Amino acid sequence: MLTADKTVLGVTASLSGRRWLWRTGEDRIAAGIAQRLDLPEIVSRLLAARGIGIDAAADFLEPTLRAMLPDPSSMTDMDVAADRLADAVRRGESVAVYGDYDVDGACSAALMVGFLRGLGCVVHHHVPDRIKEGYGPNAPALTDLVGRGARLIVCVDCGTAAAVALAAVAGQADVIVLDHHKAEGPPPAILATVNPNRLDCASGLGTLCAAGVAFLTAIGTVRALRRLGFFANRAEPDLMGLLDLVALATVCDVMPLTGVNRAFVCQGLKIMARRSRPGIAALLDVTQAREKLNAATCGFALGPRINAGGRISEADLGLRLLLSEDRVEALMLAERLEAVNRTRQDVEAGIMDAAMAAAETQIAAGRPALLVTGEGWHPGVVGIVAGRIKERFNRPACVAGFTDGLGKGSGRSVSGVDLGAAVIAARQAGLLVTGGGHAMAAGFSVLAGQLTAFHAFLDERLAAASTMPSAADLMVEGTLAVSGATTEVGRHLERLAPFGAGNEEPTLVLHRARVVRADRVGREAGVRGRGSRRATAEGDDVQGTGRRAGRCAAGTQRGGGTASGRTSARRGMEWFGQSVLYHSGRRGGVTRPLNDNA
Ligand SMILES: [Mn+2]
Repeated sequence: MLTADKTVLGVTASLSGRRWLWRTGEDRIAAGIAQRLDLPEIVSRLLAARGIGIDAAADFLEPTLRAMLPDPSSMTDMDVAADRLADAVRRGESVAVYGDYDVDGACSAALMVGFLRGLGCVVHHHVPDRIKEGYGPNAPALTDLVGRGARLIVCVDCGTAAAVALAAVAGQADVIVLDHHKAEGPPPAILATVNPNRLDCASGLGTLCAAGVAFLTAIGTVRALRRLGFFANRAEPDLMGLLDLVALATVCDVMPLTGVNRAFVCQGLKIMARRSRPGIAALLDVTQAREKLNAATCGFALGPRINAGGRISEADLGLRLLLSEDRVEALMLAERLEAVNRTRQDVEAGIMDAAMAAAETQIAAGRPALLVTGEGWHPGVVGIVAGRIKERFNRPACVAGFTDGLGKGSGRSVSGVDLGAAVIAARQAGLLVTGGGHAMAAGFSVLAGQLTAFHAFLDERLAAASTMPSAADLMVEGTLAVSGATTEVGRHLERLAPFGAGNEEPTLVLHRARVVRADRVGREAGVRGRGSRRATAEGDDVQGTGRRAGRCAAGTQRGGGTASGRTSARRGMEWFGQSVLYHSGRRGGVTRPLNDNA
C-alpha cells in the first residue's frame, strides 16, 4: 500500500535535510474509488494512499456510528462490568471514579462520573497527583474513597497493572477497570477488567482510548438497565452527548483516526460545536479558537490546557472543568487552566534551549540515542521537551530532571526504534530505578550515578538509530499547480478530515510556485513552529494566499512553466497552507526547498 520508490521533484535533501518521497496507493484502487463515488482524482488517490479500499471509501467519507459501532459485549468482562454498574444505578449506590491526570484520563473520568450521576448515583472522584502519587491507583487513595462511602470503584485509563494496589480494597468495594494500556500479564483479581489490550480480549478494539472503552461501557450499562425495565417510566440518557469527551480523548491520546475512532471524532466534534458542555465551551472561548472545530483544535488548543493542570498544578483541574455544569464556574476554571498552561510554557522554554544545545552536542559526537538532563528540570514537562528534540534530530530522545540525585525522565522515539523495550531492558539490567513504556514513548527514573551507564546502554541497544537520516522523510501525496488549488478541490480534501494519527493531513507539493511573502500568524507563531504561517505564493502570473488546513509544499522546477492565467487563487488557496509553503532558492534553478520543518 505504501510505495516510496523515488523522490518528489528530485528533492533528496531540502534545506532542513528532508527527502521528499511519494506516498501513493494503487492506481487501480484510486481509479475504482473515483468511479464509484464520483470524486476528483486527487481525492481518490489520497484515499487509496491511506489504504482505503473501494468498498470502504463511502464509510470513510461518511463515518456513522450506526455503521461503525462495535458490540460492547465483544470485550472480555464487559457484561460483568455493565451488570454491576446497572446494579449500582438501580440501588442508587455510592460509586467512585479513579482517573488519570492526562486528557484521556480526565475525559474518561468525566464521562463515567457524568453518566452515573445522570442516572442518580452519588459519585466521588479522584485524580492522582503526577509527582506525589504517580500514575495509577494507589492504596491510600483507594482506601480514602472507600472511607467516603464508595462500594464500587471504577478505575479509568489505569488499573490494568495495579494488582497490588487494588488488593488493598479487596472485600471492601468492588472494582471495575476500564483501561486500554497493554497488559503484560494476567488482569488483577477484581470484579472486571475491561481492556481491549488485555491478553485474553479478542474484540479487536485495541485502538480505543480509555474514553472509548468508557463510552462502550455506558452503552452496555444502558442496555442492561433496559433489560431490567429501569427505563419503563423514565427517559434513557443521551449517550451521544458524551461523544465530545470521546473525541477529545481519542485525538489527545494519539489514537489512529480510523474505523470507529473516526466515527467518534466526527460525531464528537459536532457535539462540541453545539457548546452544550460548559467546560469545553469555556475553554474554547479562552483559547479564542476561531477556526472551525477540528481535530487540531482538540490536539493543540484544548488538550494542552487540560493537561497543564496535571503537569504542574492541581491534577484534577481538567476533570473539574469537564464536569462543571455552571458557565461562570467553567469560565473561571478555564481561565485558571489557561494561566497554568502559560506557566507550563514558560517552564518548558526555560529548559528547551539548554536541552536542545546538549542534544546538538551529542549528535555531533555521533551518539545514536540522545539523553539530556538538568538539575531541577520539572518532571511534568520533560516529555514535551523530549518530543521536540526527537522531532528536530530524528533520533530517540530522553530528557530527565534531577532532584536530590534522582532523575525523573521521559523519552520519545522515532518509528522503527523501540524505546520502551530498551528502557525496560535497562531497568532489568539494574540501570534504572523504574522504567517502562512502549515503542514510541517511555518513562523512567534513574540515579545520578547510573546516568552514564544508562546512556551507554541506550546507545548500544538503539545503535541502528545512528544510520537514520538527520531529518524525517516528508511523505508527499500529490502535486498541484497554483491554479489547481481551487476552493472546490479544497472542499473535497476536507472530506478526508479529521486528520491526525493514522490519517495524516495530506501534504501536496505546489510546484512551479515561488513564495513571495511569508508572515507569521497567531500568538504562538514561530515560537517552536507551532503557530501557523501565512504565505503568498506566486506561480508565474498566479498568486494565492495560503492559510490553515492541509499542508502544501511548493517547489520550483527547472524550466518553470506557465500556470493557466490569473484565477481566484487567493480564495482558492484559503484551504491550504497552515504553515508550509516551501520554495526554491533560485527561480528556475535546482529545487532547494527553504523550509519543510514546520
Ligand atoms: Mn489513555
